[in-house]
Amino acid sequence: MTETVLRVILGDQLSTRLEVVAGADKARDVFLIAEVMAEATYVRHHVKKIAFLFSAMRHFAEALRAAGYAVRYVTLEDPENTQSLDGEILRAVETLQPARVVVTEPGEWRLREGFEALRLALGAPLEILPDTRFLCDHATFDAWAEGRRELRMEFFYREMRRRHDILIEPDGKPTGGRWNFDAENRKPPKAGLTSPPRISFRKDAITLEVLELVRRRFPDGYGRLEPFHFAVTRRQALRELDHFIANILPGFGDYQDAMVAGEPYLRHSLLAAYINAGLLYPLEVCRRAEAAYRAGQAPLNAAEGFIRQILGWREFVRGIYWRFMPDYATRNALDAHEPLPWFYWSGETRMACVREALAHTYDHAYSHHIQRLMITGNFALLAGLDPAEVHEWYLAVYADAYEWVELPNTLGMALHADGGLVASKPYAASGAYIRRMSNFCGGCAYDATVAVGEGACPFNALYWDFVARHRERFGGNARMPYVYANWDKMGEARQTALRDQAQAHLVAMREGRL
Ligand code: FAD
Ligand code: DLZ
Ligand code: SF4
Repeated sequence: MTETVLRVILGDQLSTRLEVVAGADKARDVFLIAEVMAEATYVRHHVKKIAFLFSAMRHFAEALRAAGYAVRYVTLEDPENTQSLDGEILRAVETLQPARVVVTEPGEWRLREGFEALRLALGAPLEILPDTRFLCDHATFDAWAEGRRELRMEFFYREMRRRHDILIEPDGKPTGGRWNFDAENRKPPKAGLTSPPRISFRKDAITLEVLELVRRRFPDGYGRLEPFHFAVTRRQALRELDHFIANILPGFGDYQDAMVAGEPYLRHSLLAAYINAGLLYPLEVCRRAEAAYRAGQAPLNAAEGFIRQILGWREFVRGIYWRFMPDYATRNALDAHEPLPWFYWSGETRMACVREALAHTYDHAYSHHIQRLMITGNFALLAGLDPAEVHEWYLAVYADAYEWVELPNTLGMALHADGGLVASKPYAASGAYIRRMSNFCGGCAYDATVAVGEGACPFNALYWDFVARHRERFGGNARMPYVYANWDKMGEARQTALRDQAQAHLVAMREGRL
């Protein structure tokens, strides 16, 4: 046994401010970072996500070495690689005989359980440190949640604003007199709305080597590997943040919910992949947005809307995940069992909106929130797709996807499969919503203004079928009375025609004709 502390850093923990790094002793300790097949294949990850993480991990290891630390970096093709995180920790313990092993709490339940089990097999004590990048720890979330009849993001968010003193005036009131400016953030796209230019980064030797590795080792992986524009170091991610704050944040609010063909990014930040992997800290991102507002460089509806996503939604869904796992992953409150149609992977569908969202996903490992929620998520909700299969798809295809954030967004927000824990009403919408908020319908084989018959937009009949089949659950929902009033006004003949049309769409979906 030596005095060495083995300090394990997972692929999405690339932050020097974490105690596992900040508490290290250069003369004594060794970092372990490992590329392993188990993590690269537990879902069919987008190849850009694998390349982004491997390149960022290698750059992070280089930076630690340059700062004088000892790093045991295991590459995917190292012949000794056991290809699992447990295996690599065990192998390092055997070789280095450390006095103890330290790791930051992982972001997924399966790994935290795995590490608890590993304790027994390790010949050294294992310490699991809290992940201090988050702004609300487990105990604080649980204390907030305890005894509440409903857990609503909006109230959680207000407490987070107060606790972290973000957009709060000296008298304790919210800046601008309101907590939430969302009503100003729902503008449909104006003609000619495009994405402002984005910065991209020159690929260095490390990234080029990783791209070659991923091309060779994941030939059947999902998604387009190149062009590859991701930031792979903190310095690059900070440049991406600077660019967003200066050039894009001012328009973030107005067009947050808009969707435009051929424009995957619009005014979104693209920062989730970097925040989630540790290259940026959520608090610094929020403070930058607040500072831009206070300096008169961004309107309040933009800064507040952006901060709410990070300080509110991001922390809230993480709290829900850890409070309700592992049961949460198995929830299926709407009893949905339809298998995921193949077009989610192939992109081959006649529905232009779905095709567009899937093309962004395949090409960029990205699709902005409203496309995730109101196109691919909404379709899955209306068609009654199996939540577990939909969850696996979302976990695979986005560069920012980790279960702690993806699962509550998919099961809770998009599919209402958690019975209303995350969202008080289902995010169900017909073709009219998509037609208003996008320009997709112009290029579609279907007609958003038609619900039954030739060319009927699938979102219409599927929407009404969803409303009708879940009347028992949603009929009394205080936010949905007008929906059921409209359904009742239609009369039986129209109702039957809509429900038959919905069944026809489902048959077409199963037969690959939708
Ligand atoms: P922006 O629109 O610029 O938002 C700013 C930041 O706010 C994001 O970078 C992110 O950190 C945070 N944020 C925004 N919305 C959410 C939200 N609902 N939950 C948590 N954080 C949020 N986000 C992920 O990070 N990983 C996922 O795997 C993921 N899966 C999703 C699955 C579904 C079905 C849905 C509806 C949403 C999902 N989201 C996920 C939330 C959100 O869509 C993404 O965070 C966002 O699209 C990332 O793009 P952006 O960085 O340009 O975000
Ligand atoms: C996503 C991912 C991938 C693709 N590869 C690795 C890897 O080789 N080594 C590693 O330490 N982490 C990887 N990750 C991130 C982990 O899956 C992530 O830490 C868990 O999902 C918990 O959030
Ligand atoms: Fe989507 Fe319907 Fe519009 Fe086609 S018509 S793009 S399916 S909403």
